[in-house]
Amino acid sequence: MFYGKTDETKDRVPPNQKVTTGFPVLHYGDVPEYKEDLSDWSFRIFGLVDNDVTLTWEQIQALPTNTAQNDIHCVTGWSKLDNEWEGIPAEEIAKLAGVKPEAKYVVLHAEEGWTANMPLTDFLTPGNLFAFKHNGEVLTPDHGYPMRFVIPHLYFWKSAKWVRGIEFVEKDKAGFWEKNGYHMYGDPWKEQRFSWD
Ligand SMILES: Nc1nc2c(c(=O)[nH]1)N[C@H]1C(S)=C(S)[C@@H](COP(=O)(O)O)O[C@H]1N2
Ligand SMILES: [Mo]
Repeated sequence: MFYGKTDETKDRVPPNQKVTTGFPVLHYGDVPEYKEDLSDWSFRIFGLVDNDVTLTWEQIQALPTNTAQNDIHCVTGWSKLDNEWEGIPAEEIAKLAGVKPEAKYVVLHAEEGWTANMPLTDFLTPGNLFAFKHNGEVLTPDHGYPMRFVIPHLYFWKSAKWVRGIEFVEKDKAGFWEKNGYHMYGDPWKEQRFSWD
């Protein structure tokens, strides 16, 4: 019996997912363009927080960073293993916000009004990052430059590219794909793809 890489890999791939070695690009809408110095970029923290703030790129860059290794699983059926991301841990953003106790969910806001929702506890899972880099390289425009969220334990649609803000809310509020039939939570191991799953 062989207990090599194949079996290990299998344990890491949720049901009905296929491993890809490429990095597919998937999104709704256009890839945003920014000025080279990102002076037209900002990040707003709002909702049930003590500090409603809008941060510049310089202010974002001054926050503590970390790296995380993980596997990602897209609802359309591909999984990409062994990604390395570098960025700001979710808990650093929460710390900065001063999240009020009533807040139980978050809504990530991206370009063009695109949103994604998740429970606050899932948002705060260690390893979640507001990432600038993937596998050592600055994110390409297609993959979310200058910053995207990465939450690997939910389907990858929750990992907002071109993220521009976070809202802390009391009640769960459907995001873009969630309004269009996708699951409110999106656990790939339970195959929570659509609202009826
Ligand atoms: N802003 C924004 N973020 C988004 C999306 C989108 O349409 N807009 N699509 C999501 C989906 S469905 C997936 S699978 C991943 C794809 O990320 P990638 O293109 O870097 O592989 O981004 C997610 N983040
Ligand atoms: Mo996706």
